[in-house]
Amino acid sequence: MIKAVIFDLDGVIVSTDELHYQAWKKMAQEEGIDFNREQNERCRGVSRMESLEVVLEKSKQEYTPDQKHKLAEKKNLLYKELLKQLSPADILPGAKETVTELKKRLVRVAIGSSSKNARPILEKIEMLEEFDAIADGNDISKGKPDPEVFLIAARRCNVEPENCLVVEDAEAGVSAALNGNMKVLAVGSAADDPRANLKAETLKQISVDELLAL
Ligand code: B16
Ligand code: MG
Repeated sequence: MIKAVIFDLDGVIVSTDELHYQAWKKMAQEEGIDFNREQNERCRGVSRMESLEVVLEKSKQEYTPDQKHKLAEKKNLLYKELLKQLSPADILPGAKETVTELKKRLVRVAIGSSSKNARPILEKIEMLEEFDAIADGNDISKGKPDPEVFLIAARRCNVEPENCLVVEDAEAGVSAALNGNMKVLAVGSAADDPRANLKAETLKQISVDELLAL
């Protein structure tokens, strides 16, 4: 029985991948490194430092850990600047309605995101107050596909992992949910993942009844 639904943030509640792309692209350009959309796609759901490794794979230069942290910081400043333009209009189809309907049915709702910017993003789209629990990149030592972020969200909801459903748009996130012994609805870029219990292009295409029947 599903007692909590844990939503990934980027790609599920709101789409920030274009903003990540623009920020990484600018940082890469300043370093003289090529960065393309296929690489950006591989950054979906993975941590900032792991994403940086994807960006640096075409670099001829070797970077020290300290230089890498500085580059990640530079990208984050560019990204935060771009986040200023986010508004409730950027909420993905069906996301808000699904959260509202789940709450009406007394199902717990949480965020399980790799992003360290999850709270400011939720604030910008005016959804910060909607969730019973938030677990994000600031809470974890192991990124997806490790289930840590979802297990923390489940614990904060007081619900056992087997009674949780995760909604994810990234392959690493689907793995994380399954590794945590949770059910998973795959949406967006992950919508054809054969491992998911349910699949849909967006949350608009799926009813809360279908979610709770899992
Ligand atoms: P930040 P999610 C992830 O969010 C993004 O999909 C991924 O592209 C990003 O690298 C990661 O957050 C870290 O984000 O730099 O803001 O800490 O999909 O797990 O909600
Ligand atoms: Mg995501």
